[in-house]
Amino acid sequence: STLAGGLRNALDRGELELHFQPVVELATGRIVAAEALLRWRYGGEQVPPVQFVPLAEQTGLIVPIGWWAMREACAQAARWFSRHGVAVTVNVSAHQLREEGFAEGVLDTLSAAGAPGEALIIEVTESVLITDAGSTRAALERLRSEGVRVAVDDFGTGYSSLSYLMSLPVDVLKLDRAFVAPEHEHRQYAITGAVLQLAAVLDLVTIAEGVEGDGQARALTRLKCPLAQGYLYSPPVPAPIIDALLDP
Ligand code: G
Ligand code: G
Ligand code: MN
Ligand code: NA
Repeated sequence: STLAGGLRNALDRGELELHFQPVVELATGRIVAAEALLRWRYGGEQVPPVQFVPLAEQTGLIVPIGWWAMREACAQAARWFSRHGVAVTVNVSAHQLREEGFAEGVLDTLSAAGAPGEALIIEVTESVLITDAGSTRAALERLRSEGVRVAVDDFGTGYSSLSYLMSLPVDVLKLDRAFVAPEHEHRQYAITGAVLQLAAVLDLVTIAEGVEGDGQARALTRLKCPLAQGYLYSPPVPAPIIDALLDP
């Protein structure tokens, strides 16, 4: 299709950009991390990631695009982490993760940017973690040995087996917004509370995604959820706006 053709040229034409969404400490509102999210401006319009990310996956373009995003993200991480202790969290597709030399590529990118491993968090979906065995695990363990953290993205939308979490090489749980229900959904919050307790027992840090209202933030705070992300705090924004939030 023409969209695939456009995407093939997007990198060369400088049409791709990263936006960043703050991850905040629920108790204080302090920014502790920022999620890098791809944006594509094509023919004067923003193409939604739900359209072009799957296309990039199907065509394999997600690999060069993913490495471009990793370099951009590490460059920001170097600045934000040294000045503010703020890490950058990057979505990594199954394609890229399964590449030979993925871990070394990430470590090279970090050192070229002058950022320590602690400045980077890699987001992987739970389905990738479940279906991939040996080599993926080895790559993630290699990264963790250098201080890079691994997050399970969209937790709760897939198999969501809590027991498998125990055996996976992960540090951070990103609770899907399906778990972050309206304030008075008591049954939903009972489940959320149970997941949060289990995560704490497993030494996982939880980020609640899609927090849009004060009521949700209060309910999550009561349940001792440490971190949150969502429109209540900020939508994904260009890097200079994060700079301004960090240095008001
Ligand atoms: O940014 P939202 O704003 O619309 O992003 C939608 C989805 O696109 C995210 O859930 C994420 O899975 C995917 N996405 C965004 N940026 C990246 C990226 O840099 N790499 C990969 N693999 N996926 C991304
Ligand atoms: O799948 P992943 O979690 O990587 O992508 C995050 C997606 O969620 C991005 O598309 C981002 O724009 C979107 N998002 C961020 N905050 C909110 C929010 O508060 N509400 C909703 N509905 N979407 C959000
Ligand atoms: Mn994500
Ligand atoms: Na998510």
